[in-house]
Amino acid sequence: LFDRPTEPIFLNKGEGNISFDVPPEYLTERYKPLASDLQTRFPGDVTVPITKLKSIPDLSYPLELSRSSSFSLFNPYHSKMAAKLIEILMAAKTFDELLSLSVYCRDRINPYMFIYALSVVIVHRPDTRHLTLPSHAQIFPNLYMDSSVFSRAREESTIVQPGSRIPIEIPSDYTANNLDPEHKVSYFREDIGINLHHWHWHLVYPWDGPLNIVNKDRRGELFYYMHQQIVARYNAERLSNDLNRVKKLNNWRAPIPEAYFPKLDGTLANRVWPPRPANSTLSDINREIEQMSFDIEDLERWRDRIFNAIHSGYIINSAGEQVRLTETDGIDVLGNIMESSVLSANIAYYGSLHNFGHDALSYIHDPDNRYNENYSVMGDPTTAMRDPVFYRFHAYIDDIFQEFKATIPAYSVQNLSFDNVQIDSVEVSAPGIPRNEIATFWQQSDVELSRGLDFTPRGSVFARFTHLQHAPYTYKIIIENNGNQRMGTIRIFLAPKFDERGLPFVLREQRRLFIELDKYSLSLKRGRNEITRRCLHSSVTIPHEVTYRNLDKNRPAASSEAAASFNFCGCGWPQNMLVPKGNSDGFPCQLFIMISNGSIDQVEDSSIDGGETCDNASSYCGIRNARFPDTRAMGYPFDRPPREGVATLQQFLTPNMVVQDIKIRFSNRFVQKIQHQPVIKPAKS
Ligand code: CUO
Repeated sequence: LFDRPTEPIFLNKGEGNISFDVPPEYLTERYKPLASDLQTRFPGDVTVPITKLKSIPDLSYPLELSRSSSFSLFNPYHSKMAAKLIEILMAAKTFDELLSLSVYCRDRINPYMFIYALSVVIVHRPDTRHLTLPSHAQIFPNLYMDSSVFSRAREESTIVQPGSRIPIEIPSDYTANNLDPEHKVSYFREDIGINLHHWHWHLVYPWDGPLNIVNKDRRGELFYYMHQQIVARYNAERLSNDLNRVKKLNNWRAPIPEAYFPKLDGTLANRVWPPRPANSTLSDINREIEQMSFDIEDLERWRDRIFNAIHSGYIINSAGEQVRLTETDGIDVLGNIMESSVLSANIAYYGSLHNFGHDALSYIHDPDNRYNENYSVMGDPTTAMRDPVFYRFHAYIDDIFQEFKATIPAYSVQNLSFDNVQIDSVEVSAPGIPRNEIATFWQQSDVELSRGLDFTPRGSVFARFTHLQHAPYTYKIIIENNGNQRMGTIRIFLAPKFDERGLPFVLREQRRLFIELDKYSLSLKRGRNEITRRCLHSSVTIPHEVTYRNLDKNRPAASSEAAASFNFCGCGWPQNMLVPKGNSDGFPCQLFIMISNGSIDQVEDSSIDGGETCDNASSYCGIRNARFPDTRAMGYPFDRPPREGVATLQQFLTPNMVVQDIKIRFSNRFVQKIQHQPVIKPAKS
């Protein structure tokens, strides 16, 4: 159902040459007269019978979007249609009924909407959770790479037999060159794994849809935290490349100097992705076709109301009541209001600052649709992170969240300590690399295109892309426990040491730059504990193989355990982007390790319905069907300004923390993809 989503279903046999025995009534009007002929003309090796449903639910609302339109998740009209489709598919009583309904929908519903809705449904239905979603980059490769790849791939697959085809190389400098300083960090913005993560995150945390899907534990807070970390990570890349930290987009009336020319292929929906020239200015939006109309003044009004709520300490809910923004839950309430999700306490009053901000930026080139132009990359979570303005906008959104964090009490020494536990030291090591250095370089990997190339000859054809990579390294941590055996939580963060002027960061600034590298719980024995932890086991990332799924489908999984690790919902920061690029001199960073009291951190009774979980990358993605696995505020201990009198990281430290200076050294060389064995993360303690 996922492969080649714009080909008619009888033509598309997918992997394993499977055909559906589609009831003739399910074919679209155009093909119904040919029904008897089609099954014999396009046979598969395996035929899957499709039960004909007695009645098809009312699909008229999701069908309002034509097959050839673009579909934007940030557009409320589109996402309401998708929410309706999700609701219909979730309501199917059995797996058979779901399959039948999906087959019926596939050739009728807009393909982007269909794949989105079906993916949400597969991730959330108890009877489909065990299924592996294919990589979105394989289904819609046009959303992830240079459009020039596709004509070359079509030519290759038309002329050369499968097995002899060579991968089509994606040039590294396809969207711009270094005349635009912003281009220096395009390897981050256009990283396929990063964009896949963002697509997947919004799939697991949709802002609209049935409440039992949207209403996840601390989802508003995770919206804030995951995006805060994206901005922090982007800033680390910028500082690595001698660029200043990103400037928040706080003036919506001024021209925006950053340009973006995406060069993505829009053939699936017959569209060209609009570029944004330098110095474009936002305007009021009034686009009838998307049923979207709002003014820049609306955004400003919502922003002011949100600031009022933060400074008065309470929001006004839809019943007109004052609800306090508490130290623990305030951030979650604000996250839902700002995004805004259907959990927003008062959408009429606080509006939809974040989603409409994306919309305003994505229609900057055609605000009233006089040129019949579609939204730009900012209009879709799949592509938004490619654009420099994404980070300027999210830096602004993050600033509002930080405004709230400054109103709640700072962590006291007691909030940070762990009695009788101290960390003596940490070091980072990797074979052949100096101690406390991390080595980064370029690597090339291949991604399968054939599942997303419509109407071309069958068989694998690959695109070869270049991405950042680091040599796998290990942390060695020495902890002294002068109490009884007990549980602790290791928290590992990293931040640049010096600011743009080359001066050491003050903690007020640096705390916002700390990127989470790992977090896990462990049992401490009495006395000295020597702990080693591999970077590949990070709670932030998913292994390369999981990001790209059957990238290398001919290689058998090393074990059934390894196979199980593929069987994962796919949300997670890509392992290759765990650490920033650094520079050739060795980019000075500070590695921070803390061990906090496990008896406070532990979430009691975390499982929600006991189904399959998905906890490879819980720091940014949570755990499927379970509560967020840490009672502390996300980003703890750096989520708030430091206590009175603390100016530097050194002054912030309590005995259960340690800081180690490290360097990230980049060498401008290419390393062919290392054939990693799939990494099996250790079971939770
Ligand atoms: Cu993920 Cu603005 O939400 O992009």
